[in-house]
Amino acid sequence: MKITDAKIIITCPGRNFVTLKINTDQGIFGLGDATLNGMEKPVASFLESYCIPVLLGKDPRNTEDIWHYFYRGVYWKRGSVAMTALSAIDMALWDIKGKALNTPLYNLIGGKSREKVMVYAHANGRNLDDAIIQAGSEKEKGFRAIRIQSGIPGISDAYGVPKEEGFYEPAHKGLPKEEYWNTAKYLDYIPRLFEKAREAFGNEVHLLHDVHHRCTPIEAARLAKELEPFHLFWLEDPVSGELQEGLRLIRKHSSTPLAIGEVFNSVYDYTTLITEQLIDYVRMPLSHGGGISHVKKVADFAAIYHIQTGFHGATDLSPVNLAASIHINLALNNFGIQEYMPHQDIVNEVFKVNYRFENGFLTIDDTPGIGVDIDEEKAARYPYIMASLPVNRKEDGTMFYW
Ligand code: CS2
Ligand code: MG
Repeated sequence: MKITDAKIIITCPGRNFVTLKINTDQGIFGLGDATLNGMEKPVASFLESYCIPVLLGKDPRNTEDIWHYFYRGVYWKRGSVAMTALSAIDMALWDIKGKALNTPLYNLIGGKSREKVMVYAHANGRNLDDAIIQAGSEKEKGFRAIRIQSGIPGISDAYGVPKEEGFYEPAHKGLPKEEYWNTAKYLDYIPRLFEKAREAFGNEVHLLHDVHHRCTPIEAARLAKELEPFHLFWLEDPVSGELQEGLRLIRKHSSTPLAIGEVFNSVYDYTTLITEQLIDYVRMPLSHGGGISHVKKVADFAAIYHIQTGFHGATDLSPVNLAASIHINLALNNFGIQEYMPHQDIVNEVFKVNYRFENGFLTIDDTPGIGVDIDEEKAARYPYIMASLPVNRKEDGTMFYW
């Protein structure tokens, strides 16, 4: 079997998605998600100018060797753009493998450890009371786990919290917007939010919260400690994970479970965090973390240290990524939870999906490979529109963390 050609499909049904389609001499094709929010064009250009020419003529069944070619073999390695491109390649190759063997992806990576995967919803409120209302409505939809975020009095733009009703979308059209942040106000507000949430829902639902890397280790330690009485399922990205040792400080002060890694793209981002058991959940997604070949290894490495998975699954990751994530979640023994924000209906005009949400869980059918298809004609009706994630400054203008 040989790779004969490959193309990149960029489409914007409500938001931008980049899909890699790899064709073979046996008429089988594979799809991979190459979407990197706000950086769609750099990934597409890297795929077009370097990866696709290199792939032509290779046997698509050699997923392990091709993965290492692009990770180990290249001189300039890693980085979000290159690793998103590699993720898309790897996903498309596993899709081809499944189709060629006429079996769904989960069968190729261990079979089913469960029939369905627990997911968590997003509740984003303009303020504390609104956040509780939003969380209540997610609970009504059947979710058993809910991530709660809230606008903060005195902070005009809390990341990802829309000012009006509508779809969650942290990226804004055009160039990056500059937002202002005040950690002290945030730290004072969030424990009250979770106190209210427990009052409203008792212990019936799992509660999660995302800090989006906005704290220093000692600030994060305070937050994790103050949230302890409310028994969070996890506290996500309490600090930027670049300094892995920083997590030691948080761990020393609190038993609140920690999740980290949606911006990671290598197992080497995790070595200290995993071997010292400084976190409880790995979040590096298939579509940014090197695809199925790499994330499966990271998950297996984590399993040895009693760490579970909770893969990133915001709406800027395409249905191809979500379906592939469900396959790996079904297979892994150390699956914990999957993030799930339903895509807008218009997205499902372009992508034909094979998964279904019911009562707090996602299931997937037995279509061979990953099982998602793309309607290229419909995709062409929604051309790319530039959008960027915001940057953050402190109130005095100092550039702040991501
Ligand atoms: C968030 C995301 O889902 C999450 O946990 O952190 O919304 C993230 O900010 C976006 O995916 C960025 O594109
Ligand atoms: Mg996050």
